[in-house]
Amino acid sequence: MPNTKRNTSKDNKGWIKTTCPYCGVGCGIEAKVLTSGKLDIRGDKEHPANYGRLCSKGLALAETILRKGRLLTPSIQDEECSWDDALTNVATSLNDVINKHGPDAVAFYVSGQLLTEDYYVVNKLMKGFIGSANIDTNSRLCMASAVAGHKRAFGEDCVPGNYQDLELANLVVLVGSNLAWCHPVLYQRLKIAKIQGGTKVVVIDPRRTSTCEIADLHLPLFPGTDIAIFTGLLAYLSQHNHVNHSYVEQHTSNFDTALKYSQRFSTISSVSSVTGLRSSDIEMFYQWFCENPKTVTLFSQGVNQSTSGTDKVNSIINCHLATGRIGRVGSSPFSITGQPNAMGGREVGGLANTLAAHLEFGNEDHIALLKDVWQTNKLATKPGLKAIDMFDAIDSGKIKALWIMATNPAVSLPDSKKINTLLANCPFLIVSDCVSCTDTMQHAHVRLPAQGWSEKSGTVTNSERTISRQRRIMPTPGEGKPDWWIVCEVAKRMGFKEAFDYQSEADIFSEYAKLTAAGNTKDKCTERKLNLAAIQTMTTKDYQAFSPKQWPLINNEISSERLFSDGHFSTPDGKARFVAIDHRFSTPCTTSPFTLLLNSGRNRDQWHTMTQTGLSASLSAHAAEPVVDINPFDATTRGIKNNKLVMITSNTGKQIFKAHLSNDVMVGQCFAPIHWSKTNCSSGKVNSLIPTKTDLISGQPAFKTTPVAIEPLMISSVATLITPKGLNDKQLKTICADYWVKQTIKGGYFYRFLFKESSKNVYSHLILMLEHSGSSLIQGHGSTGWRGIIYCQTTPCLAFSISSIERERIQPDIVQLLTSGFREQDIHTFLSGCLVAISPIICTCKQVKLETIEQAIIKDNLINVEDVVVATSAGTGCGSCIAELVQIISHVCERDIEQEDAN
Ligand SMILES: Nc1nc2c(c(=O)[nH]1)N[C@H]1C(S)=C(S)[C@@H](COP(=O)(O)OP(=O)(O)OC[C@H]3O[C@@H](n4cnc5c(=O)[nH]c(N)nc54)[C@H](O)[C@@H]3O)O[C@H]1N2
Ligand SMILES: Nc1nc2c(c(=O)[nH]1)N[C@H]1C(S)=C(S)[C@@H](COP(=O)(O)OP(=O)(O)OC[C@H]3O[C@@H](n4cnc5c(=O)[nH]c(N)nc54)[C@H](O)[C@@H]3O)O[C@H]1N2
Ligand code: SF4
Ligand SMILES: [Mo]
Repeated sequence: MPNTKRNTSKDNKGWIKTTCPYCGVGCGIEAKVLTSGKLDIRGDKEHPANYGRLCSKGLALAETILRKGRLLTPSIQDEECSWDDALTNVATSLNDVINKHGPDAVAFYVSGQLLTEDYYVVNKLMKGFIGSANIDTNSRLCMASAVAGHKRAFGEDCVPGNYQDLELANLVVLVGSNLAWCHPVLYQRLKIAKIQGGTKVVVIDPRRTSTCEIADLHLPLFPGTDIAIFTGLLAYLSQHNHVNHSYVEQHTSNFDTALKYSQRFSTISSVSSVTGLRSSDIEMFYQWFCENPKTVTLFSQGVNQSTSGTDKVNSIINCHLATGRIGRVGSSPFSITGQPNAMGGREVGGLANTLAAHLEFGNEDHIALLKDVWQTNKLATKPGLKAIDMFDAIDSGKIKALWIMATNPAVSLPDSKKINTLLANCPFLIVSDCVSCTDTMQHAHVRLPAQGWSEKSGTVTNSERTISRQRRIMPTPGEGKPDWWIVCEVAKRMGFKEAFDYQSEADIFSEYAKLTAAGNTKDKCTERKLNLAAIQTMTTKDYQAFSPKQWPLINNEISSERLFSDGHFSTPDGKARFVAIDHRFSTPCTTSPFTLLLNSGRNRDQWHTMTQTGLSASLSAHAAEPVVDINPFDATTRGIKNNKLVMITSNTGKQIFKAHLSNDVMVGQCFAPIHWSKTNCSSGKVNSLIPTKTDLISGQPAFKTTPVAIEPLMISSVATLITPKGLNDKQLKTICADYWVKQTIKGGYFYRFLFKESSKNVYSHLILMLEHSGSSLIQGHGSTGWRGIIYCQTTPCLAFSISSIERERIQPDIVQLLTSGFREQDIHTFLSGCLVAISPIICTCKQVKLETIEQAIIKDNLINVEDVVVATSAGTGCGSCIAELVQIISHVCERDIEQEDAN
């Protein structure tokens, strides 16, 4: 099966090696600026993360580097200004607040999408020189439970294994991870290993996701009950003599207590009653775990984003410790990182409760060492506020100035209404972003334009501890600057000139590398695994030429690929710690009227709040609007129909989604994506529905289990509209729709407006809005509805179509009109109302529509994915959609069976 877009060309001229800015796999990319000014992208076949492969998001990068939508100049209170004015304003305002209210009255909220150099200096400014630790990061929403779990077990936040282990393992357990969509290149590597070596794959996820395509066993557990599975597994390992006692004795502590606490799940039936899983399935998983010393347990947000996230992590690590499966070839627990530099942020101490270079609060030697290296007497000595507490402190007025960098909390934090209100009321808000129009940016007093992916330069660290360079490829539009430069210029103006007087990002990296080596000796009390001693004296030239390397990097030795292989851990006694898990499962809080559990997560082709991937027409074609997956049983009992709008209500708000009926979600549950925001939809914002509940140890919010009610929303009519330029807020308001959503398409934007009113009334709103634009209008009206094209002088600049909701599917293809550049014949076809159904694109690379795939399956009775690939050419590009093709085949088959049953 072709599943790569490898660089097989020998021509390396003009190709610059860099790294993908999306997920934590950290794929190497080669990019070349063509004479047309456009960018060509291919996978870097020398990069150890991807060996040339890329997924749909990486391949579409060239479509997202537009000038359009970029923040181009700094501004204060909406007035454009010079960099000097903006930086001076930020520095003096922060100093004013600090002088009046103390250092804890200011806070920074940063991101795993910053480069290591940016992250290092912003952390140094807050913790080292402002003297507060009120800097936290969106990694709190993402990795905090894994970090806390690692520290409890290993004494240091380290991922012991590497990507190869997934290929070398005999059993891979994916817990709360939709690897096929969220880490697609790693998924492809695992899939190939499975095909070639027969790796067994177990997926533990309440949903049947695309990842289940390669699962030998899918355990659709009741949400939040992972601890029961892994605590039960510990008891089972002991009962069946699979504990590696010599390892446990020599290299671990607290085993007996952990085992004692596991007795609550000493029978399979006790695990089954909490998780809702079949006993036979649980037993099969346990047996496979016993039989396969080479086991990798990879976990992600289904584990971390929970009120018991840290305990979930330790319940997994406990089983690996009991069997001595840590840092061995093909055998480790594996926390996969989400963002491109989540790992780098953890290295430089981006979280409020950590210090740079894996140094620790509460350790006097560490504090003394850091004071000495940074030459400061202001170092914060206690942890700062974690993200949720930080935003609460803004709400209560304790924090008076906030600087947000490279994250969009107005969309991504829970309880969006509260977050947006407090951001609107924050006395001084600075936002650094490369994009001009984000939900967060709308609240900013000072806006600072940052460089985007193709312009910035520095390093990132991926999930397997490999440090890679991101390199500058294109000139920066407008006045965008590197984030590290912005921070250092503010720091200098705050009075810390010497400590922030770097000439380049290479200088910063070198200081950071030296810090990892400082006081870091082989002695068991002082050793930190994070050590870059071998590259601490790297010259700027070496830095520019740096090729990917995995840490630790000590004494020019080749890095040791795995950590803790010798059974020596970073705890005071050198032993790993079992954690006794005493979690009490409460009965689910789904009481009337909130009787469904809402789960949230990612779509294949969008990245978070869509500020980048939303610019790509090909990526946006995969899922055009926010959809909630709901089981057909729950839909039927609520009168909900497939593809119709529903209103979801929770304790914190109401949001509209399109319903998608699917057996992939279990009865009593539903799933919605996290991507849509005020910028591209009037509703569909999942975090408006999610109240704030956190893990007490890690402070990570629980995003995956919110009780909600869902009911159908009655809609009478629909208008679709295409335009090369987006509509402004005033135009959107005039249309008076009950719901609208915007999608990037080739040549411009596609809007869908839905109304409770009849199409006749809708027609009058639209005409009113269009008359305001003062343009000439040509229109047609058939029995199916109204259609029109607006001309600005002689050029068509907008087209619309209005119909009753029942007739939406039989409207002419309005998108085609724009993608073809308003060809005369298309205008004619459109106005005369010829029918072409609109269908989502499943294969982004080859632009194959769902409809084409379904028709091919039905026509030729296809049941094998290989045949669908041949028949449709879907899946012959990057291969990211193959897992989805399998799901489509199974959905079509399910529909067939249902139809037969009905007959
Ligand atoms: N396409 C795409 N890829 C991405 C991103 C993106 O925005 N888009 N974001 C990146 C980032 S920052 C991150 S953190 C990663 C996230 O990567 P993942 O963690 O793989 O993604 P999610 O969709 O958040 O959640 C994973 C799964 O957890 C399941 N789950 C929910 N509750 C439970 C539970 O109680 N137990 C278990 N076992 N599973 C549960 C959900 O059903 C879901 O399928 O993706 C990265 N990659
Ligand atoms: N309900 C629910 N909510 C979730 C999750 C979930 O599963 N469910 N997942 C959580 C997780 S794991 C994560 S990681 C977060 C992600 O949430 P966010 O971090 O809020 O999401 P992004 O859209 O990635 O925001 C990044 C912002 O930084 C900008 N940016 C990109 N590169 C740069 C740069 O180099 N410099 C600067 N200054 N700006 C830049 C982008 O334009 C964008 O506005 O969402 C969390 N929220
Ligand atoms: S797998 Fe992740 S890092 Fe690799 S190309 Fe896709 S989004 Fe980028
Ligand atoms: Mo994340």
